[in-house]
Amino acid sequence: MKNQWYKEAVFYQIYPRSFKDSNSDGIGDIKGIISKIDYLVDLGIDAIWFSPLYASPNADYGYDISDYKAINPEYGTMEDFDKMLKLLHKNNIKVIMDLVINHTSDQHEWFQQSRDVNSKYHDYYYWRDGKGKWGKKPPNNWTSFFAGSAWQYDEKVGKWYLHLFDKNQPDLNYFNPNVMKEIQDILRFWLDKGVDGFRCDVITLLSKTFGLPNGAPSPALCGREHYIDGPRMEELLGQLQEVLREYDAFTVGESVLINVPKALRYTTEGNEYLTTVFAFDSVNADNYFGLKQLVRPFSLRKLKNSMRTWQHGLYGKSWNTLFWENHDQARIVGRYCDPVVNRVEGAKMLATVLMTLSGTPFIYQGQEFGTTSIRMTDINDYQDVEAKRTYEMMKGIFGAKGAMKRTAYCSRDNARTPMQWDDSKNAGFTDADTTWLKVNPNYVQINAKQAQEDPNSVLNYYKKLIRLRKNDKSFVYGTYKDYYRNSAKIWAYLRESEYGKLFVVCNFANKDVSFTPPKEIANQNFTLLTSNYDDSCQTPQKTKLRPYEAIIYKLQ
Ligand code: TEU
Ligand code: CA
Repeated sequence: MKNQWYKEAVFYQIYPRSFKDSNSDGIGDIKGIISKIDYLVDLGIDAIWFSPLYASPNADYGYDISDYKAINPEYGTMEDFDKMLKLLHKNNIKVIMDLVINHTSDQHEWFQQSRDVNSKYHDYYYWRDGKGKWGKKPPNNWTSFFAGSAWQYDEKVGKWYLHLFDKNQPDLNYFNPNVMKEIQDILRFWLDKGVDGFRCDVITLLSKTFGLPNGAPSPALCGREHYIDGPRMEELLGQLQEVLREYDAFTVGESVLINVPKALRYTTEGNEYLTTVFAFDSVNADNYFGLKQLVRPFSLRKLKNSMRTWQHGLYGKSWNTLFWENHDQARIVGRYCDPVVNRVEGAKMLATVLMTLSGTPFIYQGQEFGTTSIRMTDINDYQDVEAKRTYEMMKGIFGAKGAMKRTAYCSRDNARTPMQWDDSKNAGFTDADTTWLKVNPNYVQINAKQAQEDPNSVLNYYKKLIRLRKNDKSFVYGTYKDYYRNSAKIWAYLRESEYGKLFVVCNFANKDVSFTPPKEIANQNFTLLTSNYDDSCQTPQKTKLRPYEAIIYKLQ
């Protein structure tokens, strides 16, 4: 296995709209981010993934791009961006941009032009005639990620267009080679500025089955066998690589419903179409079938089983990414551990796992001080198109109350509430009276300033782990072996490499659990490296682990 910068790096995701507002309009912006660079440097991260900063009418808050080469005026100017990039690089922080190329906004010039059937842009999108006598039925049975048909009828054109997400996000037609040429040009534009790579949004949806045939009937993502991991993925990713390779750019592909064999298809070292991928198993231990609305009680066994598959499956061949949160997920505290009772211990336990598994950790803004979900109970308070659409859809299945409960638990807005900087008005996010999305009222207790001042905070624990990981390659390179696989409460594993051995043990229960270390561990001279309690056992021994107790032992 090759040593690489990205394997040793810790990434941080910024959702610009909610990070920091500099001009009192209640919306985060680039100048706001610049004002917080010291905070990021102090945290110790090596790279940032920016959720979209481009011009967008905000049907999906930036994931609907109307101009790939412009900065959203709400966030600032291109000059602001250049300045921010320079400052981050000066601080040795790499920058990766969000590359959203499965679809554009319907306000994008290409789409507007494409509504003229004689335009060269017409074929940039999937325009099709409808089915049925009057063409009033969609061209096939595919459904959108945001519920309902994946097709929208356009009166002016007299045809339907495909949108795997919102109707304002028409899918680009990669059967037309000119589309890829445009995208290559966009890649160059950003790489020439000096960005270090891309997080590639739903990248495995790019290749659709020729002819767009009907999918097998399915209650969710109908047609997915025709639009996920399609036959031309290598060809299309290869064309992106023609450009990326020239700049040695890093990529992480967001890959819906991925598994180990598919990940190896894209990321095997020496034959990379993508550097790494995001797999979603780490955030599916509290739902069924990877559908977050199908809520189930958190299962540590489910989590351990899927993580083991990835830890073993990619080892020595490719590279994992690790995450508990992003802008599409509810906060992990409240899902995998209690948001109130022992919140700090629980958040630190999850930090421990994130920093000690094999793979590159991604921290989502606010996660580093144990931010929790907001739980809004009025659908009108939600801003997210997905929340609104799935709420309507779920009302028919679970009733209004059930739909609200599920939305409150898993909505993406849970992660998008403004960053809680301090205990002043609107959490120090903005001077404005109102914010684009509600602030979580618990900001008075949970905020960055409190966490900076409290030596026992989640934030200071993250900082410590990041520093440890940076100075000790046994956190990075090393095999994974877990013990007590059937335990529903204990997650214990060994990481072993030429740099030494780490033994990690976590109690995922919010109560005392007795623990006996495996013989092979107890027989070696492991000593305590760090823990989320200040009086944990100095060596692995028979003990009662306290609620969410997490310990890292080291053997040189
Ligand atoms: O997400 C893709 C994706 O699979 C999500 O829509 C997912 O289905 C959902 O969020 C789970 O709740 C990416 C972006 O991360 C997301 O923000 C965008 O809305 C989407 O693509 C479309 O660009
Ligand atoms: Ca602003």
